[in-house]
Amino acid sequence: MLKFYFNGAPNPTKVALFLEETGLPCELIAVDTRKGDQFKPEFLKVNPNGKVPAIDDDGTFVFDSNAILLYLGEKTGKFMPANTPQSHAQLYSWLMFIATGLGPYSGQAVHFKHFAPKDLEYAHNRYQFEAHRHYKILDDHLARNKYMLGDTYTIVDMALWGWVRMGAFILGEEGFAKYPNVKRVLDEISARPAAVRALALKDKFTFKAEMDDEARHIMFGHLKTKAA
Ligand SMILES: N[C@@H](CCC(=O)N[C@@H](CS)C(=O)NCC(=O)O)C(=O)O
Repeated sequence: MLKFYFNGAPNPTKVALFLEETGLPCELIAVDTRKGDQFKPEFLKVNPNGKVPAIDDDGTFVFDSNAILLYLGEKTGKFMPANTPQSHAQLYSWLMFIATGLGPYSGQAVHFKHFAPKDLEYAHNRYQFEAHRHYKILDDHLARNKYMLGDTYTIVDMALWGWVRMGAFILGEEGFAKYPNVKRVLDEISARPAAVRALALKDKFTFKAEMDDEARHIMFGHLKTKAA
């Protein structure tokens, strides 16, 4: 059976949504990144990058959330656009935009807004600016399109949902309010029963809630290097 290595963070949540939408049977394996589970040798065999999500599909290992969405989409034929190079051009473009732009810039924006020392104004401003720039591109796109690839809900919307669910945390309530079209798609997907179930998966386990010094030293490797 497919093993799903996950926690409640944005990237695993995209895959949780796909699994809930399709009802693919899977075994849930909790990876508590605030306690260092991501560095256990058995997990690093599945994802050498030491991050969630990852899957083990009967011996086929896949890591990186958007790669997993593509793999499962191709395997099941579900939530994919038409199988033509033309449709796939948009699929690949937006998935990469989310994987290399929205996700990483949002992650760094969160880091400098919530977790880094407060005096790093330059870094904070840079990542807020880039996160906003990505949200504006998405908002303009969704002003013209019902979903990311047009009229049909696909894996790209799932990838989007994983991150924009955190929009108010990343940009602040006022910042996020500037993107009503992103909010429309977020609200629509969040109301789907599969999305409600996807968000509830983490509640089957007890994950460490506090981002204390121990968690920071585990997750932010440069702190460890400095201390060594
Ligand atoms: N590009 C990867 C990024 C994965 C990633 O950064 N995951 C975060 C959770 S959203 C994580 O595992 N963080 C723990 C850590 O950095 O130690 C993907 O899309 O799956």
